[in-house]
Amino acid sequence: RLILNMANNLICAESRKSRPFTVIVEGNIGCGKTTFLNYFQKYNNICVLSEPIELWRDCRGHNLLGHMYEDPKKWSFTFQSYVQLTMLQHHTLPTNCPVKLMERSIYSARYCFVEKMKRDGLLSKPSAAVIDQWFQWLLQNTPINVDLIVYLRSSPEVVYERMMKRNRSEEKSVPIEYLEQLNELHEQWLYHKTLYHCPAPVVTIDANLDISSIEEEYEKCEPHILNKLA
Ligand code: DCP
Repeated sequence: RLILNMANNLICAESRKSRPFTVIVEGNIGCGKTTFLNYFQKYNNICVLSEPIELWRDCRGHNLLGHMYEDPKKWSFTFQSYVQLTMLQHHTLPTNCPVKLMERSIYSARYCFVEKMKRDGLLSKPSAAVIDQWFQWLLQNTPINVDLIVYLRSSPEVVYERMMKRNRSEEKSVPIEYLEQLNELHEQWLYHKTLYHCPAPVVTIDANLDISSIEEEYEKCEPHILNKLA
C-alpha cells in the first residue's frame, strides 16, 4: 500500500506540474478582452487563446453568430451549443507553456449568455436543459481547470459606444439594454459572487479606462500571471 501511495503521489505531482496555470479573461461585450490578450502576446511562454469568433462566423460555411442575432429564437440553441464545443476545445488544448490565457470560457457561456437567453425565452426550457446537461457532464468528466479569472469590469454605456464604433456587422442591432443585462450577470457572477459558482479567484480591472491608460491597470494583474512562468 505504501508503494501504491507513493506512486499515486508521484502521478499527482506530475499532473500538477504538466497542467498549465490557466487564466480566463471575462467581461461584457466590447470591454477590451482582445486588447488585454494582445498585451500578453509578448511573452512567448504564455499560450494565448483568443475567442474563436471566426469559427462561430464560419461553421462549415454557416455564420452562426449572424444567425443568432438575426433570429435568436431559432438559432440560440445552435449557436450556444457550438460556443460550448469551441470553448471546451480551448480548455482542453494541450500546451507546453506554463501559462494558458483564454478569452472567455465555458463558464461565461453558461452563466451569462445561456442564462440570459434562457431568462429572455430565446432558449426554450428543454433546449436550456440540454445545454446545461452537457455543461455539467463536461465539468465532471473533462479537465476544465481554471486558476484565475481576470474580470474586465466596465459600464454598459462605455462598451455600447465601443461596440458601435467597431461596427461588427452581426452586432449592429444589439441594444444597450442587452449590454446592461449582460453586465448585471457578469457583476452577479464575478463581483458580488451571488450567481452560480465562481470557479477561481478574481482579479478585477477597471476596463472603462481609455486605451492610453489601461496598461497601468494590466500591470496590476501581471504579477499574478508572470509568477507562474518561473
Ligand atoms: N457571444 C454570445 N455568446 C457567448 C459568447 C459570445 O452571444 N457565449 C457573442 C457576443 C458578441 C460576440 O459573441 O456579439 C463576441 O463577444 P465577446 O464579448 O465574447 O467578445 P468581444 O469581441 O466583444 O470582446 P472584446 O471587445 O472585449 O475584446
